[in-house]
Parts: sequence; C-alpha cells; structure tokens
Amino acid sequence: MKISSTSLSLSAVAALLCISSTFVNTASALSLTIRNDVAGNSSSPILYGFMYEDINYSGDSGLYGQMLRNWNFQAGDTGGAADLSHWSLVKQNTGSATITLDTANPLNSINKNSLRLDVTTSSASSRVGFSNEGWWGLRVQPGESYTATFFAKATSGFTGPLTVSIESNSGTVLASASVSGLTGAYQKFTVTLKPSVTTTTITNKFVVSVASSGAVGKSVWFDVFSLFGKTYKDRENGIRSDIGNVLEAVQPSFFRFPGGNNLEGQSIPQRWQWNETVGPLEERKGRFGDWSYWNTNGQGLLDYVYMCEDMNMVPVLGVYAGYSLDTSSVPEANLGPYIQQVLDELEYLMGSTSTTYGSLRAKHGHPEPIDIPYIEIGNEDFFSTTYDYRYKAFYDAIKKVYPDKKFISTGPQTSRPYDLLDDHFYLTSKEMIALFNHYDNYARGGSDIFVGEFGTNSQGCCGASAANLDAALADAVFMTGLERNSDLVKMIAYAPLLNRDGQTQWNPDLVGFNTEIVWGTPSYYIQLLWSANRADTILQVDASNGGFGPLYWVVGSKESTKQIFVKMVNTGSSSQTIGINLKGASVHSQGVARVVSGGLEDTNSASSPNTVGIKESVFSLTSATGFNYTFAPYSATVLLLHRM
Ligand SMILES: *[C@@H]1O[C@H](CO)[C@@H](O)[C@H](O)[C@H]1NC(C)=O
Ligand SMILES: *[C@@H]1O[C@H](CO)[C@@H](O)[C@H](O)[C@H]1NC(C)=O
Ligand SMILES: *[C@@H]1O[C@H](CO)[C@@H](O)[C@H](O)[C@H]1NC(C)=O
Ligand SMILES: CC(=O)N[C@H]1CO[C@H](CO)[C@@H](O)[C@@H]1O
Repeated sequence: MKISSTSLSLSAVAALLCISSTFVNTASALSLTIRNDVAGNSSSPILYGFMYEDINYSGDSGLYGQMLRNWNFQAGDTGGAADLSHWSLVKQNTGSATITLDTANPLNSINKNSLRLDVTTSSASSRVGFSNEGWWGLRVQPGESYTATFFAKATSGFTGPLTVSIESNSGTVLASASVSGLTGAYQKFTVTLKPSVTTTTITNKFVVSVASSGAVGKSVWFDVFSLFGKTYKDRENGIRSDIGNVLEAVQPSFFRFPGGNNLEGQSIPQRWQWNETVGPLEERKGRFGDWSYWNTNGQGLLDYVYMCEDMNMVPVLGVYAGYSLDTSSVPEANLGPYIQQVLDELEYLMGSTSTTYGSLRAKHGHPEPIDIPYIEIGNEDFFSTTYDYRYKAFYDAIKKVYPDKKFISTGPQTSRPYDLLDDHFYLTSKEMIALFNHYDNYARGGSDIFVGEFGTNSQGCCGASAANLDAALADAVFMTGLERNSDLVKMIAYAPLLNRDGQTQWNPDLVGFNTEIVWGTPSYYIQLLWSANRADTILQVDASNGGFGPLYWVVGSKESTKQIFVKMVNTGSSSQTIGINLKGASVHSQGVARVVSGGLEDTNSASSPNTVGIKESVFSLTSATGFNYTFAPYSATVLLLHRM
C-alpha cells in the first residue's frame, strides 16, 4: 500500500498506531497487539548489508589476508617514498650481506622496485638473508598452512637453494622450505609452510635466506611477495578467514564498495581506478588512499566481487563521478574519459567474454559476467556544488548501456531520476534515537532510501568515544525505525565496517581486530541480531496504555518459516513488563529470546572481546495468543515466536 503521507502529522500517525486493542492486560502496563489479521507491508529482502572501504588499516593489514607488509616495495605504507621498511637484514655467525631497494632491475613496467640481496660472506653455518615483520606480527596457528610466493632472479652462477621460513622472533624455525633453479630472469616461486605448533602466536617473522659459500659475491633480486594462511572460503588472494566468518554471521545481503571517501581520491589523479586493482598481483602498483596511507590494491575489484559471491551479497558498486576530496570537480566538458573509465569498469564486470574488458575478466579467472544491480554515482556529493551536471552525465551514459540497473544518488539533485537516495547519519545517541520516526512521514511513491552509512557515537560524530552499549542501543532504535519503514528504506549499512586496533581513524566501527583476534563491538551484535532475524513482512502493531519511548519496537513475520519476530529496544534504566497479544495468529507455547544488554558504558576490546554479546534463552508463553514479557534495562531483544 502506498499512501502519500507527507501531509500526515506525527501525532496523526501516533493516533493511528493507538487504535485500541481488544486485549488490555492491566490498567497501566503497555500492551501491544500484533495484527496478523491485517495485511502488513512487505519488508525489503536485502535490508541489511555492509558498506566497506579501506580506513583504519582495515584492508591492508586486516580484511585482506596478505600477511606481509610492504610486499612489493612500491611505497612506505604511510605513502612516502618506496623503501625497505618492515624488512630487515638477517645474518648469522660470520655471514655478511646487504639488502637494498633496487630500481634498475624491474619485474615489469608496473612493479619496478625490487629487494636486492648482495652476499659478502656465507657458509652452511652462516646464513644471510632478510625478514619481514608482518602487520604488527605474523600470526601462526596450530594446524594452519601458509603459502608464500615471490619472484626472484640471481646473477649467473647462483641457482640456489634459498630457504623460505617462518620463525619466531627469538629465532626458532617453525617451518621452512627450499627453492632452487634461480636464473638470470625473474621466475615465480611458491612454497607451502606448515608449522607444527600447539599455540597461536604473533611474535613471528617471515625469512628468506641462503647458507652457502656458492652465494658469496652473488646478488639475488626479489619482488612481489605474498604470504597467506587460511583465507575465507579458501579464496586465492582472499580475505582473512576469521574476519570473514565474523562478517558472514551477520548474514549481510549487499556490499557497497570500494568506498566511500576512498573512491574519490584526495585529488582527482589519486582517485580509485578499477583497472589498477585487477589482474595478477605483480600488475598492481597500489595508490595513496584517502585515509592517508598506502593502499596496495592487493584486494581489488574482482576480489570484492568474490567476497560478494562467497558471502552471498548483492554488489552495490560506487563509481567515481568526477569529484575528489580536495573539493575539485572535473569540469563538465572534460568528463568524457572519466565516464569512459566507468563504462570500461562496468564492461569488465558485466560484459560478455566477446567484449574487450569482459574478455580481460575471463583472463583473470572469471568468465561468467557479474551482475551489478545497483550503481551508486559518486559518494556524499551533497558536499559538492557540481553534482547536477556530473550525475546527469554519468547517469545518461550508463543508463544507455544498462537500462535496467538501479541508480543511487548520493545527494539531492534534480538533473536526472534515481531509484534510491543514499542518506548518511553519524550522530550522538540522543540524536539517533530522535530519528526513530525519521521516515514515518516520508513521501511514498517516489524514489526509495538507502541508508548507506550510519553509526552512533555516544560523544558525537567522529570523536574518540567508545563503541559502547549506549551507542549500540541508539543504533538499534534507529534501525527499528528503518525496519518499520522498510517498504521505503530498502537497504541500510553501518559504517565503518572494520578497524585495526590501535590505528583508529574513525570511532566507532563495527568490528575490531588485531593480528591475533577479531571481535564485534556492541553495535556489531545489534546488526547481527536485527539482520539475522529477518522478516519479510512488517506487521501492524496496536499499542494501548503507552507509546514509543523508552521502548521501541517493530514486529515482522516470515511466511516461509511461520516465524514472528518481535524486536524491542529498551533504552530505559528499568525493566519493562508489557503484554503482547496476537490477533489472527496462534503461536507455539515456547519462544526464543535473543538479548543484548548490559551497562551503557559496556564495550568490547582486544583484552575483553566478549563483554557484550547475545544471550539466547527459551521462554514459555501462557497462551497461544498472548503473554507478558519483561524486557531487561538497557537491552535490545528479539522474541522469536513460531506460528502454529
Ligand atoms: C587505467 O585506465 C586509465 C584510463 O581509463 C589509464 O589512464 C591508466 O593508465 C590505466 N592504468 C593502468 C595501470 O592500466
Ligand atoms: C505500511 O506503510 C504505510 C506507509 O506507506 C504506513 O502508513 C503503514 O503504517 C505501514 N504499515 C505497517 C504495518 O507498517
Ligand atoms: C499479563 O499480566 C497481567 C497482570 O499480571 C495479567 O492480568 C494477564 O493475564 C497477563 N497476561 C497473560 C497473557 O498472561
Ligand atoms: C594510517 C593512519 O593514518 N593511521 C592513523 C589511524 O588513526 C590514528 C588516530 O587518528 C592515527 O594516529 C593514525 O596515524
């Protein structure tokens, strides 16, 4: 049902919700009647998803499973000149050698820098070589295998062997392998290392060394290293499996990538360019990211697509739209090449193998075309004054080739239509709770809403407050309002998604990690609770003896499983007992309660990752059509009922 509700005042909507129910439990307690006897609104099947960009070292060092740092010597990871940072010389006993950054022996036209090892003295008992310290360590876990790859060549007369190993920082070799057959031309070497350890440690390093008098006076060049442990769904060049599992648990339906700000570039030439992120690793140079550190692009366009495929997420592709963070806009007359680059990107993804870029995709290992149902033109273009002409130009060109795709506008503009408007909310808890009814009176029948980024910070936007339960409950209230309006609000995503502990640029974030572990913030558990208990129909709820605040609710049903989900947030400091009745449905005598609750300041951290979580219990109903339930202070609860 679509009604034009712009003229309805909030109190009129409240009055509609307060139509008296036939079941009144007590004179004073709030009582809700779930109306399964009248048609509900259908809820968006892809309501919950993720927004992702590399911020806070969340890509390199985090989501991207590459364990080595500065693996292709393109730039210091703070974005400075290329160097050998994070690599160190290794020498034992009388061994003597140097390592230098060499620009005269390029692997190819993209990766021109190599690490050169010059051996002065070496013997069987005096090894020389170099090590990489990883991203704040190298995690070695029981039962895990590690695959290392690299390119190497040597001066004539030296063919190897080289020893490739993972060692503890105190020098214990945990696993090693040997390669030989080096020549004067670069070759790719691959070894598998399987440490036999019984505990997880991160105080380890990756070492390549030589121990032979045959190497004396010789030089060996190395480039493009990689080291991966188990990746999520065992993807080559994939994502860290524990992070993948934590993300998967949320059951995200869509993935917005590659940014956010990180799409735009600090300046126009520094924008994210798809064609620099695909193909073999040795063809990816990297770029200086928007969050002031080097992005290796080891994780690129096709890798994000694999993540969508492996996690069953619909891709929502942000495309560069001629505006960068230094507030410069590409003039209208010069947009042509930028539009062409986006068309090439879309052809790479969606084109058949008979197209130029579709065939490149096939060459990169993905012959099947990839559907991109949602295309977002730019990012937060409400910051610019040029969006009208830019949106129009990109929209017209893309629409011509892909008429059936859905277009997302990142700000209000009137030049061309859009299917969804991307709204962002970074607010305090109070402000977020006040937005509970934000979309209640929003006009239906026009474009839909994509809440592409939101996150409550209990101290206000972007500061350094903790991602605590107070913030998470405000998220829950806001999301409850979004779900009540999910006939209009089609997709929502918390942001930012990931944060490397100790490298926080934006707080709060959904998931924290360090080299050893990964944990959800309280907001993560709210996402999980609301997303994984997903309804397809939002049911009418009649309230008597009270209204919203401190309790906020939405009730939905899922036809295929006969489930009813009562989602309830209690922002108050006291428990709340209310009556819940059902009209037009009888439910089984036992329900399941899934609850996040605690103190407002409670949070999760590296040293205490499980302070806040979801507690599940079974409860009994006094009748098939009604029961009383007590909601804990400061809690978000899903009551799962099963229709007979
Ligand atoms: C990527 O494409 C742009 C033009 O669309 C081009 O200028 C640039 O050189 C390309 N980069 C690589 C690495 O191919
Ligand atoms: C369905 O959506 C309309 C707005 O289009 C709203 O007025 C009505 O309350 C919604 N019904 C339910 C059950 O949420
Ligand atoms: C809920 O509690 C009230 C007050 O104690 C009681 O009168 C009512 O019968 C209860 N309702 C159900 C369905 O158990
Ligand atoms: C890489 C980078 O810029 N890291 C930053 C992350 O955020 C912290 C806190 O804002 C900065 O100190 C780091 O420099």
